[in-house]
Amino acid sequence: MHRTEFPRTLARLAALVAVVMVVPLTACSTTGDPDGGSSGSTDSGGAPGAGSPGSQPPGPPVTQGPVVEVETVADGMTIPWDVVRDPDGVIVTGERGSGTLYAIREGGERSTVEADFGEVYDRGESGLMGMALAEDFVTSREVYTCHSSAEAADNRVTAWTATGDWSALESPRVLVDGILLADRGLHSGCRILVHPDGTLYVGTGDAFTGPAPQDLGVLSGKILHITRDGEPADDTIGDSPVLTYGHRNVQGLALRPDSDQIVAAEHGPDVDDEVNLVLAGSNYGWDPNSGGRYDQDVPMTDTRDFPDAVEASWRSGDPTLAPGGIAFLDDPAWGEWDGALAVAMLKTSQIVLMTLSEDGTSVTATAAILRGERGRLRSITPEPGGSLLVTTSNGGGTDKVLRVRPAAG
Ligand SMILES: [Ca+2]
Repeated sequence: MHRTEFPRTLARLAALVAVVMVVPLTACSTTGDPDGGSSGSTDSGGAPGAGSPGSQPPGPPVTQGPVVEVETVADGMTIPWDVVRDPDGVIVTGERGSGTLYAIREGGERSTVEADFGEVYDRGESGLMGMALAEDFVTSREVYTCHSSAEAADNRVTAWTATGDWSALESPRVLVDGILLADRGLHSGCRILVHPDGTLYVGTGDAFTGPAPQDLGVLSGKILHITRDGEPADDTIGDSPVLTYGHRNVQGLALRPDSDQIVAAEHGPDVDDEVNLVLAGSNYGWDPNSGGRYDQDVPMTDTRDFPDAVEASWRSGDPTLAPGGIAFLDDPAWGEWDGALAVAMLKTSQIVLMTLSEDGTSVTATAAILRGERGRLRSITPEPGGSLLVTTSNGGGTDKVLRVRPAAG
């Protein structure tokens, strides 16, 4: 297989035409890893988006989103990766590097949740990451985590039973193991979405491994779909848990309300972060394999080599914004943005709201909230009443769980 600059140039051109929002940056990643090998780094140098107009890439100006109110739910943490809220209002989050889980009660009282992860591998983009509650958590108290195991040298999804007082996660049951873990911990994915039918979707990364995304025999560079017992769901490819393939590093998964549309967000290399509609059995067109070597200078969706690859519903163009978690806004208080997809951005320190077309294959409007106000943002979890729990990802004990809601009136 040979590649030329021609399709790449075309892809860049198409991206420029397709881009619906342009966000100026104070800094651009040149490593190809927007999440970086040093995710504890902070966004310094002022608010992203404060660049002079002359420095902005071509395209329509960014739209300011709705006015929001922000409340600090918890602070003093280091990269709390994911966050969940149980039906009693207890908020649980876990630090990626230390693997420490916290339960936070109304009023801010915080306690640790014991869980035996063994040794958590915490280099680069690895450690304790995704977390989700079972659909029937009220009765089962089942919790799911995705973390990097140092002993097994893999990323894995585990089911646990939370004690009634959230003092511990007990009885671990490994649902999926053997998801590739790169030596430097790069591209670990590890996002979990629990569907109302009780099954789990798991977004994985390509582990910086060339052949992985197009190799149906490995679980990396994929979206997996499994039952709560870890068996392949009924819409996967063959007898594997692989639902979709050809992904680079899936960081966000969400179910669109009042629909059966699953949406995913993933990191591009130096261009083209993507939001994708998840269609069972499909290829999403990422193939960094160059004779076994990892070559990132290829399109995020290579429709030349893979004519059936699913085109992104949205892509960042150049540069990347670095998406983390995603969630749909689902409350009339969000006004015209009710129903929009909210995408947490790491490198560009904002939440981008995107209105999807009815079929989910394109984005018709975008706007940004929290731009440059809180640094890198990692995960978004909706709460009853329309508010969002948002984790920051700045490192050094400075991180918070925030509650973001549309401003009254
Ligand atoms: Ca793609």
